[in-house]
Amino acid sequence: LPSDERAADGIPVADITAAGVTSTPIQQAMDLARIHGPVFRRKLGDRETLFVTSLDLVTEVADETRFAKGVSVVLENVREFAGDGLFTAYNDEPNWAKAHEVLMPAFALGSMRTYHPAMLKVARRVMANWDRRVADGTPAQVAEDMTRMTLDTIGLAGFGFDFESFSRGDSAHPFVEAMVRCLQWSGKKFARDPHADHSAEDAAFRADADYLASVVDEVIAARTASGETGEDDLLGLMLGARTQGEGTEASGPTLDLANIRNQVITFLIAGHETTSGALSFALHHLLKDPLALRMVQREADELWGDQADPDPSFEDIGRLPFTRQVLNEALRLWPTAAAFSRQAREDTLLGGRYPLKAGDLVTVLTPMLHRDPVWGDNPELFDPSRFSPEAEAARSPHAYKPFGTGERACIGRQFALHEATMLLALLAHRYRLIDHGDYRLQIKETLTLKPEGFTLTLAARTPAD
Ligand code: MNH
Repeated sequence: LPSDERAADGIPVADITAAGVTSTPIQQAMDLARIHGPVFRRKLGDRETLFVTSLDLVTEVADETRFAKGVSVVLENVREFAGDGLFTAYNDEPNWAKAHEVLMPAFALGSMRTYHPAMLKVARRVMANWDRRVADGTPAQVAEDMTRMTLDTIGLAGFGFDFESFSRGDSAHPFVEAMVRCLQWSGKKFARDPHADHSAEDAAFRADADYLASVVDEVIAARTASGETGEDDLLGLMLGARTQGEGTEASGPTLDLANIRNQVITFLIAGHETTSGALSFALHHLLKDPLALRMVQREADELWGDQADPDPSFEDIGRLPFTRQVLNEALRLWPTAAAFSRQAREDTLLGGRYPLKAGDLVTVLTPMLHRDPVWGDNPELFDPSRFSPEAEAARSPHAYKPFGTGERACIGRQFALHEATMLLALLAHRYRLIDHGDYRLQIKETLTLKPEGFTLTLAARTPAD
């Protein structure tokens, strides 16, 4: 690098002011990391973002005594429609700690037992849909179907609300379309030409955000109209804490209605968008790796034999360790929430040489951390054995961060993995996956990552398969 491309502190600067941000900013940043190395600044006009990708630097920023979650410019924009919901709350906002306390019990591993029936019900919707594709030979649109499934699941399991996404023909629930546009607006805003007029985009965003809020009000009204808040799903916990918590210490903190609305919108989005992508990438890799698919099938066959309509128990999902490894490996290559930010608590030296001021943000570019040399010589290779218990025990926990890190890490991890492991095993048990179009992976970014244009055709498995 010419020396004028390094700032005074020695960190390389990737100036993309002239080229601009592409429609795939994560993949663009991955390319920049490949050029500039494990620490670099992406400069766009007068805005600079500091990225880190190596195991040693991520280990540092994961240290909760030196760094905390940072609300990035993009998350500031998401706050325009998710407010002080858990995902976008500032660390010192009182509603974060209150809501975290109210909702944590709903995400303990044992709570997944409560959600299991709803997850299974929606998994059966996918199979009913895919059975029709077996019959008529039409391809399944993978990311679209996984989005239908994860939205219905979080709606039913978290809020007792049925989006009925599989009863809408080829179209998605309008919530999904409005959400995708809101996420895109949030992701693109920082790259705007400051001299251009964005009022039309902003008005369209406002309309979409209002629509999302109206769906949330419908979800809440459906519950409060029934006169019951006491169910122990997410909504019940929040409404219960609000009504019973008044003035009493034992019942937990009080959430106000504005905050509950922000939490519902947060969970409807965070609770389905990333899991959908994870399932889609896992299916892509299984399609391209017949041996891994065979191993998932064998594991499912151990549990369910040749039953035409197996009835997986809650415990069965813990007996699918290889299927879980497939998901872990899919999330290594394509962590669907592909970046998260950390904020220095005090002035500090990153890597012993790069000075940071208290409050400075550092963004972890997770897909490149997941290709650090710690992953071996062939990090692009899909290889679920990287997540065998022995391999995991031998590796730093900071080498793998698809769910973020520390106190503000993903609260829904067990939920996502239970839901996704069950569906993947059921699909592998029931279908042969056919790569009818010789699909080449292409990744669409809408803040999160998903395979674009990924279709496959299906055949029923027979005992000989
Ligand atoms: Mn989730 C935070 C990734 C599934 C609800 N999630 C995070 C973060 C990452 C993440 C990364 C941390 C972001 C940051 O540091 O800024 N989440 C995922 C992935 C999947 C996922 C890759 C699926 C695969 N998440 C889910 C599900 C739910 C959920 C399912 C809810 C049912 N996630 C959240 C919430 C937060 C979060 C809520 C914010 C937690 C907090 O800050 O307290």
